[in-house]
Amino acid sequence: MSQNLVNAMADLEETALVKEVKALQAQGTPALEIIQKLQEGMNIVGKRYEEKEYYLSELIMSAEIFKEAATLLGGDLSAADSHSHGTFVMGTIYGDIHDIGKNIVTTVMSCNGFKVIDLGVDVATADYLKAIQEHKPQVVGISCLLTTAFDGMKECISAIEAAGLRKDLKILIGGGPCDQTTADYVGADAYCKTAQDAVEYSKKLLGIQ
Ligand code: B12
Repeated sequence: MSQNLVNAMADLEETALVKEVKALQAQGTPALEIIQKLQEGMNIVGKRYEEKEYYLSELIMSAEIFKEAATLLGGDLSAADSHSHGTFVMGTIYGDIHDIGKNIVTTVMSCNGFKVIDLGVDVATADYLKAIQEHKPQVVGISCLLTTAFDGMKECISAIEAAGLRKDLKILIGGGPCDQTTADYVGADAYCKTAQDAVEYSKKLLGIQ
């Protein structure tokens, strides 16, 4: 059943995808599991784009379809936890406008009791510095989907350190092309593959069960 969802996302079959999401919801499949399947489909979209089977118009369409599915899941994702565990500042690094993954991470962190400050996309280093000074987060997240923006993350993290703001917070990075090697290269504290990993890392950091 969920393979149908991966295929519907990859093939940009909007009607079939909506039907699959609703069916999985009706069966009680957790929203994060559904998102994971959608992400698998998006990875196939990305590969088809790389292989020139898809063009920019298909990438744009995939984003629209993904957002529609995420809207259907909205209620399931926001089984809100009313405690405030800590503050999470998050943005997509400058030069990069991808925001689907960032929005999932902010929603899931918020549902798990973190106060989220979402800086948006194409975020300049100065805006991260300003937000850290103002909100004093325990965790900062940087999303990056473009390998060409890795140096932007590196520069941003160095600037956070140079401004003396690094000691009381941890910096997480994530996004399709990132991995542990990227985290080491840019000087982040950790790489997280999924939104749930970000929650687990942050809770562990703050000693929350
Ligand atoms: C949809 C999409 C677009 C949409 C984005 C719409 C939007 N509102 O975001 C549009 C059409 C605008 C777009 C544009 C471009 N795109 Co694009 N895009 C994609 C695509 C297909 C899916 C991305 C996505 O949303 N995935 C689904 C989400 C849920 O996954 P995710 O972002 O990885 O997030 C999850 C985890 O990674 C994690 N996570 C993400 N961020 C963070 C951060 C933290 C702190 C943590 C803890 C976790 C975390 O949590 C999320 C949930 O689990 C990818 C292919 C791919 N495989 O990723 C290409 C892809 C990223 N794009 C690519 C390219 C080249 C471009 C363009 C340059 C194309 C062009 N010629 O203009 C432009 C760039 C514009 C810019 N300056 O940013 C390339 C990048 C290649 C590279 N090596 O850098 C990719 C990989 C496609 C490819 N294979 O060639 N794109």
